[in-house]
Amino acid sequence: MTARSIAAEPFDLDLDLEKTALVVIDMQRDFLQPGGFGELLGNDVSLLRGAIEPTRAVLDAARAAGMLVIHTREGHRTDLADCPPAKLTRGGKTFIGTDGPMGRILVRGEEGHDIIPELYPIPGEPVIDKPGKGAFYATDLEAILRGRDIRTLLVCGVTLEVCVHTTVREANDRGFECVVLEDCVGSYFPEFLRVGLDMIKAQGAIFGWVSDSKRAVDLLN
Ligand code: C5J
Repeated sequence: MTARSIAAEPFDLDLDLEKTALVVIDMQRDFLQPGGFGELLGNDVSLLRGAIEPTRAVLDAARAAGMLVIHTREGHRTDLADCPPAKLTRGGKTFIGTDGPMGRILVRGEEGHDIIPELYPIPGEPVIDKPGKGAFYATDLEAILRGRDIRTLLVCGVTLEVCVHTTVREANDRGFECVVLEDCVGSYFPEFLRVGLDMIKAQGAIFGWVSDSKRAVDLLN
């Protein structure tokens, strides 16, 4: 047991490093690079890119500490059989499955679906392919975490108010304690970033805790 405490809001959180995992959510080309799903929906993808370097610092520290690192990717089977019909037309037009500069949008195996090179998984790090916004829905994430007796999640990724929030809420309901690292998450909407972080730590950590990359790296060193 490696008992530690991470400085966080609304209060510092005690954790066991051996029972803690880093979860990096949907740091995919389709969300962070021009020509992907995020940009086709009308968003400025540069707003997400500030999360890359801080996430990289935490990723390096987690790998050096031997911590379990898990990556997720939002996307669908090539035949789109796992994509609810309504999701296909969200945004007012069909984007998912259509051809873009990085291949078919949000389809597994396509360039745009893959993780950005800066944060690319290394061998041994589980990659969870998920059809939904939450990383627990229709995936084996919970089985992997329970198998390693993980209790606490350090959470990075995009976008905060969509896949990060959904995953944190799912994890919280399952009894995992989530620490969202505020400079390692991004949103296309600056006001959603601020409010989304406030919502997590409100009411005495109703969904989890908020910390940052520096405090996470301090924890891991
Ligand atoms: C979105 C995500 N924003 N990964 N997906 O559609 O947050």
